[in-house]
Amino acid sequence: MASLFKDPNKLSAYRDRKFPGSQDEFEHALQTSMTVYVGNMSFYTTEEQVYELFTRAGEIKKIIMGLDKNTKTPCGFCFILYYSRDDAEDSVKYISGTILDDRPIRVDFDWGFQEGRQWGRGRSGGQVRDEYRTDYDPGRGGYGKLVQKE
Ligand code: GTA
Repeated sequence: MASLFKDPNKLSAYRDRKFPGSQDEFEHALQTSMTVYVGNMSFYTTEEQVYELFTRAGEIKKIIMGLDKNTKTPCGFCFILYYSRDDAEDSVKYISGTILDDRPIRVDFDWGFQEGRQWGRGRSGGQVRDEYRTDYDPGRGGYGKLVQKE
C-alpha cells in the first residue's frame, strides 16, 4: 500500500521559523526524519509515561522533554527519536490523538532535534502558544501567560 505520507505538504502544518535551510530542505527533512514532536502534553507527564506509550510504535532511541527556559521544568512538549522511519510514521498514525494524562496529545513529524530546541521559545519561558491561550487549563499552568499578566 502506498504510504499516507508521500505528499510533503500533508506531513505537517507546522513550519519551524528557526529551520536553517530552504523550504525544499525542510520538506526533505520531514520526509526522512525519524524524530517526532509531541504537543498538548500536561506539564505533569513524565518521561517514563512518554516512554511507555511511544515504545508501542517501536524502539525509542531517545526522548527529549521540552522545558521552560526559566524554570527548567517540563512545559508541555517533547521530541522522540526512533531508530526507524516506519516507527516514526506509526507513532504519527496511531498515537496522535490518543489520551495521555487525560489529554489528547498531538504527534507531528519533526525535521530533527538540535541542541536548543528543547527550550520553550515564549517570552515567559514556556511555549509560544501558552502565551496566547485564553482558556483555563490546569494541566498547563492555568490561564495563558498573557492573560495572567492582565
Ligand atoms: N515538529 O507543531 C510543532 C511544533 N511546535 C508547536 C513547537 N515545536 C514544534 N515542532 C514540530 N511541530 O523546538 C518545537 C519548536 C521548538 C520547540 C518549542 O518545539 O520548533 P515553541 O512552541 O515554544 O515555539 O517551540 P514555536 O514553535 O516557534 O511557536 P509557534 O506556535 O510556531 O509560534 C510561532 C509564531 O506565531 C510566533 O512568532 C508567535 O508570535 C505567533 N503565534 C503563535 N500562536 C499565536 C496566537 N495564538 N496568536 C497570535 N500569534 C501567535
